[in-house]
Amino acid sequence: MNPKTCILIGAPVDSGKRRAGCLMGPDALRTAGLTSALTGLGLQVKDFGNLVPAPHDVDSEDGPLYAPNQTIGWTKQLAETAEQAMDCGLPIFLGGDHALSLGSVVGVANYAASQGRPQFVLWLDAHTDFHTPLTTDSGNLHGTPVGYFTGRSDFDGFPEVEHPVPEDNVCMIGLRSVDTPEREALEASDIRRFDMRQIDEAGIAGPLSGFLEHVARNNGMLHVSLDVDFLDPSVAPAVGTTVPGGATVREAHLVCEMLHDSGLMTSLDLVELNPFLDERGRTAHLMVDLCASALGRRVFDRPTRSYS
Ligand code: HAR
Ligand code: MN
Ligand code: MN
Ligand code: MN
Repeated sequence: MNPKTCILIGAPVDSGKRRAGCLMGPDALRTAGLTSALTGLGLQVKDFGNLVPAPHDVDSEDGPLYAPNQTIGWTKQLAETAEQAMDCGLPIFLGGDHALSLGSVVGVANYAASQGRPQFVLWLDAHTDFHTPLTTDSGNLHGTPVGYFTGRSDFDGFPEVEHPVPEDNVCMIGLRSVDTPEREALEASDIRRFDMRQIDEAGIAGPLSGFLEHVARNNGMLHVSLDVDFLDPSVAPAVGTTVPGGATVREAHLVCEMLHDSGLMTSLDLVELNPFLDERGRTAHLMVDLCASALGRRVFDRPTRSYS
């Protein structure tokens, strides 16, 4: 694989919750200049265009879950595409709501297993998305991807997760909205988790470098999943599930800059952008700028830090 090639994979997933609009996300990210931001860093960019879900059963209006069959179709398509794209470069999944990560993470984890390497996941989000279809109150499957790819049960009808990501390989940063069943399951798990209070008290760099060291020590592949609502809604309003008290612009850039300097990131999701809720494209532009930071944009050069 050529690490200098980024593969853009449009995933206009809108089935993970009831409020529509994330289907416009991939094109808003392109319109905000994603390709030129990356080529401007000397990277090659291949745009695979926008995917469609694999064939799936029609969803009924009743039932506790919203659009489970469409999400199953997306999961199949994304898992397959993700695994293939890993051979061609660094895939960037353009969401689409966070249900896309049921597929993207399973696909990259299958690839990592084929290389005999462990998969790690950095989850940048206000939410833990650790529900199962049985614990979710809302019935919105964008609240379940971490439950799925870590191998929790009750995902009936979804593809079997052949290579679940071990809990100890998952780190969540930015948390400030956690449902009771998620909290209970998390507390019984080995998932590393940092809520906004910890970031307020000690900063964001410490928790992140601890996790990056863990990835490096294990020669891991690192998938990063960036949910728009990781950011404070005052700077990133284009998301259906705003939660006050999120990361600042600089905290988010610092995370991305450290990810780049680590050289560890092997795949990336940009999710939950709902352009219908944006203000003159500002959220789309911020997501593009963060992606550029994660791929090497900086103000000045500085000595790189090795985590291994
Ligand atoms: N926990 C809530 C639920 O399950 C909200 C989940 C919101 N998820 C996202 N992605 N927006 O983080 O309904
Ligand atoms: Mn999320
Ligand atoms: Mn396999
Ligand atoms: Mn979220």
